[in-house]
Amino acid sequence: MTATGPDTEVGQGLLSFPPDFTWGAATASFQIEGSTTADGRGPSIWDTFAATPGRVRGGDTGEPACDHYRRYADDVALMSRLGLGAYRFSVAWPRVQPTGAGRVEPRGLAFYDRLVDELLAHGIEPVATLYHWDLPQAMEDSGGWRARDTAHRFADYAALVHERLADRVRQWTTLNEPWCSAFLGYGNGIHAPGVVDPRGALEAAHHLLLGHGLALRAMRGAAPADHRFSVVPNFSAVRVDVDDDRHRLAARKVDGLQHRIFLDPLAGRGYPADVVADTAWLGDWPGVVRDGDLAVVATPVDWLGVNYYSPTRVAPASAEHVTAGPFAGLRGVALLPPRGRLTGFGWEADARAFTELLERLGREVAVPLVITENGSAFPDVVAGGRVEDVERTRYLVDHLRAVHTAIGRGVDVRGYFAWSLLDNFEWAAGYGQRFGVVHVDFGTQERTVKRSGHALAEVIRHNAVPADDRLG
Ligand code: IFM
Repeated sequence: MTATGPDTEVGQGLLSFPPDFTWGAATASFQIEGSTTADGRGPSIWDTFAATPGRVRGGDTGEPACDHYRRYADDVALMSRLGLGAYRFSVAWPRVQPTGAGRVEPRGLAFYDRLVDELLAHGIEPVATLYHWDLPQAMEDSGGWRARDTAHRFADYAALVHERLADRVRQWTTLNEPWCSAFLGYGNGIHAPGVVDPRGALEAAHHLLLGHGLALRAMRGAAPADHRFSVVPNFSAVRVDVDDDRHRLAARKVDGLQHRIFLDPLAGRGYPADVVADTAWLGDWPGVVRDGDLAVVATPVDWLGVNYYSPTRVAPASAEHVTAGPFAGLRGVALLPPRGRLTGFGWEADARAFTELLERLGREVAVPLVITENGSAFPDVVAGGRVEDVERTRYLVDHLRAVHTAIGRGVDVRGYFAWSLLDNFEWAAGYGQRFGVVHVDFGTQERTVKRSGHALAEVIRHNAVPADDRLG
């Protein structure tokens, strides 16, 4: 993820990416590791949530996931065969500190040592995310992200993981998708810890950002000069059907509660006044913001991670209408169903919206961008040792072209990580939604590279995506 040149010319039907563009795939600890009680790992909120009847589809849990904790070496060899230059993984806080504070579990840290060494031995750059949703249950028992102390404990944990891996890992992310942690975890409760408390969700959002800033300061203070730090929000493109003031206002409200509530304080602008005003009916959540917090949150990052899957469609509603679902707390907006081409998960596949989003971020964000997640879930069939996932392949290629277009229009995008390397535990959807470019048989743990995985490998080999539909 070094500086890019402007080399994005079209040649021989291929759309070339800049020569030093980073190609990778991403995963997350709880979604792939399994071995949830091995080597002293403590329970996380996702273990508790999944063990609660009715929370996760089919009663699925973090076992066996992809059994990656034991099969990591084979998985790294697979990454190498795909030609990945980088691998984005997350560290499980409850493996490293079983209760989230105090005692460190050396066997948990040692797993990430082994993983990182294996990656480096294969010439794959490790990109470590410190928090991808598996909060130690003990931290939730003392308030979780609604409690300020969790931000401090997160910074302690980040510092100790960084200290251990600093000699080998240069690329660091604090939080993955803090919007999901806050609004799905504490807003509508469809994710762990399953709390329905819209005001608490806003407080959690602040404590997540504070934890990010504190962790960043703790790590940067001790980091070699070549270390690069980031945070990874999830982004959408908010779409309306009519270009008038009411529709633009509805879009702005959703954009505020999904994007600007994170982007503005990260950029040093504090919480957006319109978001604060729109959510005031929930109580004085900005009351949790103490003197000095906003400066901590605005500690500069070196790059911004972009997770993008699909657009969000909205329309104006009556002033009293409270938005159902993830934007609990927002009034005057209706969420519309997705339309057009849908993935197997029912998400709208819209690559043009991806280009628009990247152009917007290119204008508004002062640091380079890295696509840290992008992908699609479809049901797969293994036949004769092959998975012909034509639709996922098409989604991949369309979205890579969208990235290429954005780069061509001057947006500084330094890398692309496919979500996901492996089919895995898709949170509340359990093992029912497959995002991998590699198929996993959860019974036998056999891995099969899908057509989309072969397509990704070809893209990496050429550092280019086809201009026509050869792979799509
Ligand atoms: O699987 C998730 C991932 O953990 C976070 N971003 C979205 C993915 C697909 O839902």
